[in-house]
Amino acid sequence: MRTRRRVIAAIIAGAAIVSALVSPLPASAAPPALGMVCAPGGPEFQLETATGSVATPDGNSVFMWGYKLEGGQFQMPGPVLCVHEGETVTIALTNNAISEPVSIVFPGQTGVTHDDLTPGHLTGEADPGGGTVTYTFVASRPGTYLYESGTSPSKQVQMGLYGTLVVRPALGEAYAYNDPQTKFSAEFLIVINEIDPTQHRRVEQGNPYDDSQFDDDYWQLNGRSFPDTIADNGVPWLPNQPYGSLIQVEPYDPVANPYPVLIRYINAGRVNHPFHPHGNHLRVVARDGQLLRGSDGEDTSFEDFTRTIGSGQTYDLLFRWDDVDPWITGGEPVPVQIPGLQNLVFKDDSTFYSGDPRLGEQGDLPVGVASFNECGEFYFPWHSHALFEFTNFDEGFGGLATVLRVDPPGGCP
Ligand SMILES: [Cu+2]
Repeated sequence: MRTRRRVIAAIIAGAAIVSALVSPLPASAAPPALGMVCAPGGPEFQLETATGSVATPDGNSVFMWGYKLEGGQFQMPGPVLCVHEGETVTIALTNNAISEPVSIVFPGQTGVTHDDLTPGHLTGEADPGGGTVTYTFVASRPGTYLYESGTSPSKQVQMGLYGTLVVRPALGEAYAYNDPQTKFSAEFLIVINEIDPTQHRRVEQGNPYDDSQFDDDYWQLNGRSFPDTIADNGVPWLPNQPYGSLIQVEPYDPVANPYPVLIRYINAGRVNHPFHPHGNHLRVVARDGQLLRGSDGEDTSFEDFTRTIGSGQTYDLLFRWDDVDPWITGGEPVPVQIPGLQNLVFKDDSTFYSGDPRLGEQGDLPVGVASFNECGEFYFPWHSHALFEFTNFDEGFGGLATVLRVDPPGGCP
């Protein structure tokens, strides 16, 4: 095990680094508001361990362990490492923050080597007090992958030592795999985990934890619980949770918008999670970084509604919105039948009608009336079908949920 303190380098570079790396992107580039955000620097990454906390929507905070970019700010989950097929990837890990050895394993990658000479371990480890280890592999297979601690994973992965590795195919950055059918117009990442706050508190206090007593109370998408999941990437009130999960699409159009969006699902947790959008199905094109193909090479992708993402699994899915009931622009008269009483549902002070969505009229809102509907866009839930996970510590709605936003053709003006 090599131990290398980087005090001198840190002192020299400290002032510059602090301002440059407080976000996962270079200071010169604001993160895109929505969608997956790749960390800078690939295919060579310098990661460090870190401790910190994540905010939950019910006003709590949970102590976490994590991987962060060297000199950067603590973040959950770890940085999204994007590389290209065929590149030699090196990932150096320095352990300044965690008082036990830590490591990284790369499920789905082959030929991973490391420079830790300690025998008998599954993978190379970085010792506490500034120990380092460097992993090297050739990114030979495009796809969506998890990276996570290979050391005491039921503790360390649960504490937050995980992140996403994306290998882009040789065909190009607009494709999920080396197949023209996997071309996409935008990509979204959904990394799922669950938290037992008791475990995190006991680890923070240095106390033992009985793993058989695991009892999850918080569930996260990209390190946030709903409704924080639908806030933009990099919002200032979630400084340690930079990644949002809102999925935004426009209707399919053979000319103006011919390609679906790519959804990358990853389950970094220990529990399987069933997850689904409302409003339309998804097409499952890959599992665990493997394009779905039969023995003769035939396309075995399939349409799917609820996808149960097993612990440690990844899926790549294409999502397309078909505008079967087109937007009406310019206030044309809408031939709407007034619904009969038998088609209405009454609950509390509200009336629900499952018929034509164009009911109502456009106009200026009265003074004092607010609306989150900016341009006639649609919103659908996208959530865990295990409804107890659709909560924050037993209070609904929360947890494993985000929102699908369908904008009118051409976007929201
Ligand atoms: Cu549902």
